[in-house]
Amino acid sequence: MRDLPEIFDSFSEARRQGFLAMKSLKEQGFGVAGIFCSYVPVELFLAAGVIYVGLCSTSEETIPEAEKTLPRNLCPLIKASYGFAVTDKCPYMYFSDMVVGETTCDGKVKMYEYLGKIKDVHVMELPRTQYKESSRALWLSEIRLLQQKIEQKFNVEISEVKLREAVRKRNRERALLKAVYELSLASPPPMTGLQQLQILYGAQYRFNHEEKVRELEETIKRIKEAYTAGRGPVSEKARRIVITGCPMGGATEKVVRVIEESGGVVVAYENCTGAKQYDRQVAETGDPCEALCDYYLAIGCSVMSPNPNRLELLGRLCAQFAADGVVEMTLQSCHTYAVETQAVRDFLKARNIPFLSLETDYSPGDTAQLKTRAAAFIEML
Ligand code: BJ8
Repeated sequence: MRDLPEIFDSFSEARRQGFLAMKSLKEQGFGVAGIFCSYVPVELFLAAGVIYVGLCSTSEETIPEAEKTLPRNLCPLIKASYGFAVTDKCPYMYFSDMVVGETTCDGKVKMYEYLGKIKDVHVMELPRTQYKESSRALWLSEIRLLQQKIEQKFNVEISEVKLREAVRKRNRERALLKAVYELSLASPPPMTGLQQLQILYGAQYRFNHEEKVRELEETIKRIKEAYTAGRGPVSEKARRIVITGCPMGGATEKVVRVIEESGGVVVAYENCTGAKQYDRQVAETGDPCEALCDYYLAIGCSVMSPNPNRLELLGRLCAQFAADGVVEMTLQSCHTYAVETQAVRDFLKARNIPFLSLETDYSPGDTAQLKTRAAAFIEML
């Protein structure tokens, strides 16, 4: 049986370990689809027996190459995504038979045009608002179009029965990942925010559903056992922080590190690396495509206008996790999140919850500055 540090290490190494697993799956004849965004209904791939994977876009390594084509003042996530594609440095991109994009932010939409010259890119047209009947009709038709595309591309049929089963499986994964982060409801939490992030981020690079479920169940059990035995890594004095903003992982772990080196502990992630993806479940009754439509369209991303669901989730997490403060991380040149910062500030001010907004990119150059700001914020909590 593995010990807890081994389990954390294995999640932290999951993305690299996953390369070999992916190569072997390709050799066995599995189709692979690369995705970028939480709005993509991955249940369609699960139902088709196609492996899906989040594409590498969390390091600065290939940004200089991307900047030969894309403007420098573009979000690092978009530049890194494109850079990994043109340099062939991301094995997941390399192995992807198709890539699914989505019309979230303008920079991504235009980048997909260039990406389409290298890969088979299918772009889903996401509405910018969630509550109009026309938005729902558009998104439902986009989900059905993606289903057709997958069926043609991989020569499979996605029956209603298979889709229902996929919904059930993915719901199981969501529930387990939610159970992982809800361990940090305890005070002090039984894991650091960095450890929690490593599990949430690493789990997406486990491609076998049954193994993933088993590993998550074991992880939850082992964390609980260590905590009950008094082996917790977090001081009782640590200030409890909820993170919001752009997706995290890879280079942006630096934000979590500076918070936790300054006397804070991240207890929950409202962003796409955490609760935004795992808080809710897809309905398991009724037409599965309609259930997917309602679930995905309700994701509270800043590309939606208005975007009340982000604030609803953030407010709920702050209350549940007894947050001492909220730290927002926005990526440079991400206009939708940057504009929404004021709305988040006002929302939290009305609830007397201290708030710090940090803007960053994928380079380590601003770490000292981030540390100074995080330390000053935690000091005043
Ligand atoms: S659902 S957060 S994964 S869009 S950071 S590329 S928005 S300029 S990543 Fe996201 Fe889907 Fe929303 Fe989640 Fe554009 Fe902003 Fe860059 Fe972004």
